[in-house]
Amino acid sequence: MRVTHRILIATTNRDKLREIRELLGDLPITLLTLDDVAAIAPPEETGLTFADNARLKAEYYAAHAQLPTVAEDSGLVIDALNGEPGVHSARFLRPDATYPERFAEIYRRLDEQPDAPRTARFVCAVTVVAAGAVLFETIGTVEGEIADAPRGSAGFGYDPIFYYPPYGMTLAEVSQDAKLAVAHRGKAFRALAEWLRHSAV
Ligand code: ITT
Repeated sequence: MRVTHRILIATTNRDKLREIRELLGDLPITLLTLDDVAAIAPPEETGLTFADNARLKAEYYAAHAQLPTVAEDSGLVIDALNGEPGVHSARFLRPDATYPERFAEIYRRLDEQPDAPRTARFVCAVTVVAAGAVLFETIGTVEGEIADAPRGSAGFGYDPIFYYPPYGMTLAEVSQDAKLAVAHRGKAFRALAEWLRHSAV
Protein backbone atom coordinates (compact mmCIF):
# COMPACT_ATOMS: atom_id res chain seq x y z
CA MET A 1 0.00 0.00 0.00
CA ARG A 2 1.26 3.46 -0.86
CA VAL A 3 -0.88 6.34 0.18
CA THR A 4 -0.25 10.01 0.24
CA HIS A 5 1.06 11.20 3.58
CA ARG A 6 -0.87 14.41 3.52
CA ILE A 7 -4.15 15.42 1.97
CA LEU A 8 -5.90 18.77 2.17
CA ILE A 9 -9.55 18.64 3.22
CA ALA A 10 -10.66 21.79 1.43
CA THR A 11 -13.82 22.94 3.14
CA THR A 12 -14.70 26.16 4.94
CA ASN A 13 -17.58 24.42 6.74
CA ARG A 14 -16.68 23.34 10.30
CA ASP A 15 -19.66 20.97 10.56
CA LYS A 16 -18.66 19.12 7.41
CA LEU A 17 -15.07 18.97 8.66
CA ARG A 18 -16.15 17.40 11.95
CA GLU A 19 -17.98 14.64 10.07
CA ILE A 20 -15.13 14.15 7.55
CA ARG A 21 -12.54 13.80 10.36
CA GLU A 22 -14.68 11.08 11.88
CA LEU A 23 -15.04 9.30 8.53
CA LEU A 24 -11.36 9.46 7.49
CA GLY A 25 -9.85 9.31 10.98
CA ASP A 26 -8.64 5.71 10.74
CA LEU A 27 -6.52 6.25 7.63
CA PRO A 28 -2.71 6.44 7.90
CA ILE A 29 -2.80 9.92 6.40
CA THR A 30 -2.34 13.41 7.83
CA LEU A 31 -5.50 15.39 7.19
CA LEU A 32 -4.67 19.04 6.59
CA THR A 33 -7.35 21.70 6.68
CA LEU A 34 -7.53 25.19 5.23
CA ASP A 35 -6.24 26.42 8.62
CA ASP A 36 -2.95 24.63 7.91
CA VAL A 37 -2.17 26.40 4.63
CA ALA A 38 -1.78 30.05 3.61
CA ALA A 39 -5.14 31.79 3.34
CA ILE A 40 -7.04 31.01 0.12
CA ALA A 41 -10.15 33.02 -0.79
CA PRO A 42 -13.03 30.60 -1.49
CA PRO A 43 -13.90 30.14 -5.18
CA GLU A 44 -17.24 31.13 -6.63
CA GLU A 45 -19.34 27.96 -6.85
CA THR A 46 -20.69 28.37 -10.37
CA GLY A 47 -21.38 24.70 -11.19
CA LEU A 48 -24.86 23.48 -12.08
CA THR A 49 -24.40 20.15 -10.30
CA PHE A 50 -22.89 18.95 -7.02
CA ALA A 51 -20.24 17.04 -9.01
CA ASP A 52 -19.33 20.18 -10.99
CA ASN A 53 -18.83 22.19 -7.81
CA ALA A 54 -16.89 19.45 -5.99
CA ARG A 55 -14.51 19.27 -8.94
CA LEU A 56 -14.27 23.06 -9.20
CA LYS A 57 -13.36 23.36 -5.52
CA ALA A 58 -10.87 20.46 -5.55
CA GLU A 59 -9.09 21.82 -8.64
CA TYR A 60 -9.02 25.35 -7.24
CA TYR A 61 -7.72 24.51 -3.76
CA ALA A 62 -5.23 21.91 -5.06
CA ALA A 63 -3.76 24.49 -7.44
CA HIS A 64 -3.46 27.13 -4.71
CA ALA A 65 -2.15 24.88 -1.95
CA GLN A 66 -0.05 22.61 -4.19
CA LEU A 67 -1.28 19.59 -2.24
CA PRO A 68 -3.40 16.52 -3.01
CA THR A 69 -6.85 17.86 -2.19
CA VAL A 70 -10.30 16.53 -1.48
CA ALA A 71 -13.33 18.79 -1.79
CA GLU A 72 -17.00 18.06 -1.50
CA ASP A 73 -20.20 19.78 -2.55
CA SER A 74 -23.41 18.83 -0.86
CA GLY A 75 -26.97 19.94 -0.26
CA LEU A 76 -30.63 19.15 0.11
CA VAL A 77 -32.74 18.36 -2.96
CA ILE A 78 -36.52 18.73 -2.45
CA ASP A 79 -38.56 17.22 -5.27
CA ALA A 80 -41.63 19.44 -4.83
CA LEU A 81 -39.38 22.53 -5.08
CA ASN A 82 -37.85 21.44 -8.39
CA GLY A 83 -34.70 20.34 -6.62
CA GLU A 84 -34.18 23.50 -4.56
CA PRO A 85 -32.25 24.40 -2.48
CA GLY A 86 -29.87 21.94 -4.24
CA VAL A 87 -26.49 23.43 -5.12
CA HIS A 88 -27.67 26.67 -3.50
CA SER A 89 -28.20 25.04 -0.09
CA ALA A 90 -25.48 27.04 1.70
CA ARG A 91 -26.88 30.37 0.46
CA PHE A 92 -30.59 29.56 0.03
CA LEU A 93 -32.89 32.56 0.68
CA ARG A 94 -29.91 34.82 1.49
CA PRO A 95 -26.26 34.00 2.15
CA ASP A 96 -26.66 35.16 5.77
CA ALA A 97 -30.12 33.66 6.39
CA THR A 98 -30.52 31.54 9.52
CA TYR A 99 -31.66 27.94 9.16
CA PRO A 100 -34.99 28.66 10.91
CA GLU A 101 -35.58 31.36 8.27
CA ARG A 102 -34.71 28.89 5.52
CA PHE A 103 -37.00 26.25 7.01
CA ALA A 104 -39.87 28.77 7.14
CA GLU A 105 -39.37 29.58 3.46
CA ILE A 106 -39.29 25.88 2.55
CA TYR A 107 -42.52 25.21 4.50
CA ARG A 108 -44.14 28.29 2.93
CA ARG A 109 -43.38 26.96 -0.56
CA LEU A 110 -44.44 23.41 0.31
CA ASP A 111 -47.73 24.71 1.79
CA GLU A 112 -48.52 26.17 -1.65
CA GLN A 113 -48.69 22.62 -3.02
CA PRO A 114 -50.19 20.45 -0.27
CA ASP A 115 -50.66 17.44 -2.55
CA ALA A 116 -47.06 17.29 -3.81
CA PRO A 117 -44.87 14.50 -2.42
CA ARG A 118 -42.55 15.51 0.44
CA THR A 119 -39.69 13.39 -0.86
CA ALA A 120 -36.16 14.77 -0.61
CA ARG A 121 -32.55 13.64 -0.57
CA PHE A 122 -29.20 14.83 0.68
CA VAL A 123 -26.41 14.57 -1.89
CA CYS A 124 -22.65 14.71 -1.35
CA ALA A 125 -20.23 14.78 -4.29
CA VAL A 126 -16.55 14.24 -3.50
CA THR A 127 -13.57 14.86 -5.77
CA VAL A 128 -9.83 14.28 -5.28
CA VAL A 129 -7.34 16.30 -7.33
CA ALA A 130 -3.56 16.01 -7.27
CA ALA A 131 -1.04 17.66 -9.60
CA GLY A 132 -3.85 19.04 -11.76
CA ALA A 133 -5.55 15.69 -12.38
CA VAL A 134 -8.91 14.43 -11.11
CA LEU A 135 -8.03 11.10 -9.49
CA PHE A 136 -11.29 10.07 -7.81
CA GLU A 137 -14.93 11.12 -7.82
CA THR A 138 -17.95 9.70 -6.04
CA ILE A 139 -21.47 10.70 -5.01
CA GLY A 140 -23.34 9.62 -1.90
CA THR A 141 -27.07 10.16 -1.37
CA VAL A 142 -29.68 9.48 1.31
CA GLU A 143 -33.41 9.41 0.59
CA GLY A 144 -35.94 10.87 3.00
CA GLU A 145 -38.84 13.28 3.42
CA ILE A 146 -39.32 16.82 4.63
CA ALA A 147 -40.58 16.50 8.23
CA ASP A 148 -43.91 18.06 9.22
CA ALA A 149 -41.92 20.45 11.44
CA PRO A 150 -38.23 20.88 12.39
CA ARG A 151 -37.13 18.48 15.12
CA GLY A 152 -33.86 17.82 16.94
CA SER A 153 -30.71 19.78 17.69
CA ALA A 154 -27.90 17.43 16.64
CA GLY A 155 -26.18 17.65 13.27
CA PHE A 156 -26.28 20.90 11.33
CA GLY A 157 -27.85 22.75 8.43
CA TYR A 158 -31.06 21.16 7.15
CA ASP A 159 -30.86 18.07 9.40
CA PRO A 160 -33.84 19.16 11.60
CA ILE A 161 -36.23 19.06 8.61
CA PHE A 162 -34.87 15.86 7.03
CA TYR A 163 -36.99 12.94 8.20
CA TYR A 164 -35.34 9.57 7.65
CA PRO A 165 -38.11 6.93 7.56
CA PRO A 166 -36.02 3.89 8.66
CA TYR A 167 -35.11 5.74 11.89
CA GLY A 168 -38.56 7.33 12.29
CA MET A 169 -36.72 10.54 13.19
CA THR A 170 -35.00 13.51 11.61
CA LEU A 171 -31.23 13.41 11.18
CA ALA A 172 -31.01 16.08 13.90
CA GLU A 173 -32.60 13.67 16.40
CA VAL A 174 -29.95 10.96 16.06
CA SER A 175 -26.29 10.74 17.09
CA GLN A 176 -23.52 11.71 14.67
CA ASP A 177 -22.59 8.03 14.32
CA ALA A 178 -26.17 7.08 13.45
CA LYS A 179 -26.32 9.90 10.90
CA LEU A 180 -22.98 9.01 9.28
CA ALA A 181 -23.96 5.34 9.06
CA VAL A 182 -26.75 6.11 6.58
CA ALA A 183 -26.26 9.62 5.22
CA HIS A 184 -24.80 11.07 2.03
CA ARG A 185 -21.45 12.19 3.46
CA GLY A 186 -20.91 8.88 5.23
CA LYS A 187 -21.47 6.95 2.01
CA ALA A 188 -19.26 9.21 -0.12
CA PHE A 189 -16.36 9.40 2.35
CA ARG A 190 -16.41 5.67 3.09
CA ALA A 191 -15.97 5.14 -0.67
CA LEU A 192 -13.15 7.70 -0.63
CA ALA A 193 -11.50 5.98 2.37
CA GLU A 194 -11.62 2.66 0.53
CA TRP A 195 -10.02 4.23 -2.53
CA LEU A 196 -7.32 5.97 -0.45
CA ARG A 197 -6.44 2.66 1.20
CA HIS A 198 -5.63 1.14 -2.17
CA SER A 199 -4.44 4.08 -4.25
CA ALA A 200 -1.00 5.44 -4.88
CA VAL A 201 -1.83 9.13 -4.70
P1 ITT B 1 -17.46 24.47 1.42
O1 ITT B 1 -17.94 24.81 0.03
O2 ITT B 1 -16.33 25.35 1.86
O3 ITT B 1 -17.17 23.01 1.60
P2 ITT B 1 -20.18 25.13 2.13
O4 ITT B 1 -20.97 25.06 3.41
O5 ITT B 1 -20.29 26.40 1.32
O6 ITT B 1 -18.66 24.80 2.46
P3 ITT B 1 -21.58 23.64 0.07
O7 ITT B 1 -21.54 24.73 -0.93
O8 ITT B 1 -21.30 22.23 -0.36
O9 ITT B 1 -20.57 23.89 1.27
O10 ITT B 1 -23.02 23.70 0.77
C1 ITT B 1 -23.40 22.68 1.62
C2 ITT B 1 -24.69 23.10 2.34
O11 ITT B 1 -25.66 22.05 2.19
C3 ITT B 1 -24.46 23.24 3.82
O12 ITT B 1 -24.01 24.56 4.15
C4 ITT B 1 -25.85 22.91 4.38
O13 ITT B 1 -26.70 24.01 4.23
C5 ITT B 1 -26.31 21.81 3.41
N1 ITT B 1 -25.89 20.48 3.88
C6 ITT B 1 -24.91 19.70 3.35
N2 ITT B 1 -24.74 18.57 4.05
C7 ITT B 1 -25.63 18.62 5.06
C8 ITT B 1 -25.91 17.76 6.13
O14 ITT B 1 -25.23 16.65 6.34
N3 ITT B 1 -26.88 18.11 6.98
C9 ITT B 1 -27.57 19.25 6.81
N4 ITT B 1 -27.34 20.15 5.84
C10 ITT B 1 -26.37 19.84 4.95
